[in-house]
Amino acid sequence: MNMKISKLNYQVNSEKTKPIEKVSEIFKGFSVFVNGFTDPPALVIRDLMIAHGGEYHCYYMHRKTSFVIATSIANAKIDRIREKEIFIRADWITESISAGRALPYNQFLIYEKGANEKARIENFFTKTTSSTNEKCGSQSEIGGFLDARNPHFIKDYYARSRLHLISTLAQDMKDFVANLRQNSEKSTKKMRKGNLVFHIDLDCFFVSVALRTRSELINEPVAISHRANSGASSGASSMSEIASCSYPARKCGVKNGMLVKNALKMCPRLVLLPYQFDDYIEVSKRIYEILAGFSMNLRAVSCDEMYLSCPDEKNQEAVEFAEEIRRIIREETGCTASVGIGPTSLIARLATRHAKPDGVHMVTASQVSSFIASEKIKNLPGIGYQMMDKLGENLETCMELQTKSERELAGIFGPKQSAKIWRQCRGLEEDSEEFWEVQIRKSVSCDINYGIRFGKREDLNQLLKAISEEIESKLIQCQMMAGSVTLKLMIRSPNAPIETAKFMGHGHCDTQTKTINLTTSTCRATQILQETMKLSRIILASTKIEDLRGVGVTCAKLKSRTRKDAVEAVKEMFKKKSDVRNVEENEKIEKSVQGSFGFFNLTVIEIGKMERRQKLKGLDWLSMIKCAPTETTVIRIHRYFLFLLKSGRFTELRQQFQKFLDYSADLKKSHKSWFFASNAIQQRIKEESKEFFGIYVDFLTKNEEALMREKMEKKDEEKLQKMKKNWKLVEIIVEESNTKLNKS
Ligand code: DCP
Ligand code: CA
Ligand code: CA
Repeated sequence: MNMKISKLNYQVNSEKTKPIEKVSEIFKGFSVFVNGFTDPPALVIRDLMIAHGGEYHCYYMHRKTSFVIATSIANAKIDRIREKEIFIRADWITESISAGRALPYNQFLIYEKGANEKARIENFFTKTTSSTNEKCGSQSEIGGFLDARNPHFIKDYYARSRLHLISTLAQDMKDFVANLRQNSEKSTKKMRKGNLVFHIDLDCFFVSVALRTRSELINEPVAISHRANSGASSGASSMSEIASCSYPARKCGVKNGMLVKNALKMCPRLVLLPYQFDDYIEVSKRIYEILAGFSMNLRAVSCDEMYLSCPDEKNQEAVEFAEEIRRIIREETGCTASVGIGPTSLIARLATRHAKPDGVHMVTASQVSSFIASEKIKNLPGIGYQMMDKLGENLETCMELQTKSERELAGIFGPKQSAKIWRQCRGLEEDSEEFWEVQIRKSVSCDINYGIRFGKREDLNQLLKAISEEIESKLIQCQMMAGSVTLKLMIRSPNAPIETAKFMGHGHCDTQTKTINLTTSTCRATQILQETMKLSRIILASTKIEDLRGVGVTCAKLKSRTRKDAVEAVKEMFKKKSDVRNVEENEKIEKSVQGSFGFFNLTVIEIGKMERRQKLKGLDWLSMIKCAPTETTVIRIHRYFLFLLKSGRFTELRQQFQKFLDYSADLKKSHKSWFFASNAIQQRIKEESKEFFGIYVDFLTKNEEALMREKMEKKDEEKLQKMKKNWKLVEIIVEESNTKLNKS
C-alpha cells in the first residue's frame, strides 16, 4: 500500500503528468496533504505547491507529509491525531508565496499534538489575537489564544461564547423588568394578568440584525455561525452550529442549532454570516425599553422574547396595538417581530408560531378550544423529546392527546405533570400567580470549565480574582448585594486521562463545593476574592493544583441595594475610573455608566402611557420652540431631557441637547426667548445629574460649551438685556417643573 501511495504522490508531482512551470523554490522540502474543503481548493493548492518547489500528497504519509492543510478540525478527531501530524490552514501557502519565503507554520496552526498545547480549537479561541491579548505574556497565550492563566481570559471566554451571551442577556432583561417594576408605583409591583396576553418574539433574531446592513440578502437563505465565510463551501467541513437561520433557509430544511455542514448539504447556497454580539445586546435592550414604554406588565423570557399583559385592551383593538408595537420595533431597531395574542400566555405563545414571520395572530377566548385541538403536542411548553418518547404511540396533535384520561397520563408522567399536560392540551392552563410576579434574581455566578491547566497556586488565585471582579460588576449591574459565597471546584477524576478528549476541556471530574455565609452582605470583589481563597484552601488541602479542571463561584442570598447603595456605587465607579483615566474623557465615563447601570432608573420618572410612548419616539421639540416658551413646553422639554439622563442614554442626550441649544440660539429656528430657556434647562439638567449620579455629568464637551459662549457673545447686547426679564421667569418655571416631577 505504501508503495502505491508513494507512486501516486510521485505521479502527481512529476512534471510529466501536468507540466507546471516552476517559479520558485520557497516550498522546497515541504509537502502537504489537503483534508476536506479548503480555500484555495485542493487542486489549486497542488499547483501552487509544485510551482513553488514543494510537493503535494494525494494521501497522508505519516512522518513524510509535512502538513495537513485544513479549514478546521472536529473535536472528536483530535484524539486520533498522531505525533508529528500537523494541521495548518491553507493561507500558510498563499501568505508564504506573497512573502517570498516559507513562513513559520505555527502562525497558521490548527492543531499539533503535544507541542506545548499549541492547538487552537475550532469555534473558540481563534487565531485573531485582540490588541489586549498581544500585550500579555506568552505563558498563558500559546499559539494565539488565551488559557485561564491570562487576565483577559474571562472576557475573552464570554465574548466568544454565544450560549453565555444568550443566557446573560435573558437574565439581564429579567433584572431590567424587575428593577423597572420595583421602582415604579405600587400598582405595578403586584401585577395581575389582564384579559389579553401578548407574546412578542423577534423573527430569526441574529439574522435580522445581520440583514440590517445587508439588504441584498433579505430574500436569500442566510445563517449565523462561527464559521462565517463569504463562500459557503469553505465552511462545509465545519462542526460549527447554526445559531439562527433566515426563513428562506428554513424552506430548504435548515434549522437553528443544526451543524453547519449538515445545513450546507441541505442548502448549498446558504450564506454564512458572523456573529454581531454587541448589536444583539443593543437591539435587545432597545426592545425592552420600547415595551416598557407601553406597559409595566412585562415578563422577560429571553433576549428576543417577552410577554406583555394589557388588562384594558379590547379584542378589536388588540391587533392594532400589536401592529403598533411591531411598527415601533421595526422603525427603531430595523428588525421584525411577530406577535401572538391570546387569553393566556400559553395560547399567546402558541399563536406566535402562526404569526411568524413578520405578522400577528390572535386567538380569542371563544376560539381557544378549536385552536388548541390542532396544535402539535411537541410545541406545548415543557414537552421535550424525552416526554414525547415516554408518551410513545403516534400521538401528534393536542386533540389526539385529549383522548387520554388524566389517570392514563398520570401513569406515564406522574400526578403533578399529568394534571398540567391534561389542562394544557385543552387550552385550559391558566397563568400561575408567579408567572406574572417580579422575577427576582436569586444568584449571580461565574463558571469556568474550559482552559484550566494550572501549575501553581498563584494561577488559581489570579483566576479567582478575575471571577470575583466579574461577579462584582454583575452585582452592581443588577443592584444586588450577596449574603453567601459558594466555590465549586472540578477536579480530574483519579482514573481520567490528563489530556481530555476536547482540547483544554474538563473531562471526567469530581466536583466539590463549599459555601460561606457572610455576616454583612457585599458586592465587593475584594471580599468575594478573600472568601473564595479561603474556601479553595480547604478544598485543595488534599488535591494537586495540576488536577484542577473547573472553577465556579456563585453568590447567593441576594438582597436589593437601596437607592443610596446604588448612588454610592456609581460614585465609587467614577472614583475608580478617574484613577486611571482623565476625568475629562466624558465619553468614556458616560459609556461606563451606561454599561454598568443599563436601565437603572428608567422608572424614576413615572409618566403616562401616551407620554412615555412619545418620549421613546422622541419629543417634537423642534416645533415647540417656534413659539415663545410656555410653562407646558418648558416642562415637557425639560422632562424629555431628564428622561434621557435618568435612563442613561447619554449619547442621545448629548446629540439632542446640542441640537436643542443650537436651534434655541438661532432666531430663524426658534422664538428668541428660547435662548434663555434652553440655558436654564441645561443648568437644571446638570444639577440633576449631580443629584442623581453624585457627580456633574457634563453632557456637553468643553468645546461645544465654548462655541455656545461664542454664539452668545455675538448676540446683540441690547436684545439680551430685554430678554433677561424672561430669563428669571423661565428659571422659575423650570424650578416648578422639577418640584412637580419630584412629587409625582
Ligand atoms: N440561538 C442560538 N442557538 C440556538 C437557538 C437560538 O444561538 N440553538 C440564538 C440565535 C437566535 C436567538 O437565539 O436568533 C433567538 O432564538 P429563537 O429561538 O427565538 O430563534 P430565532 O429568533 O432565530 O428564530 P424564530 O423566528 O423562529 O424566533
Ligand atoms: Ca425569535
Ligand atoms: Ca425567542
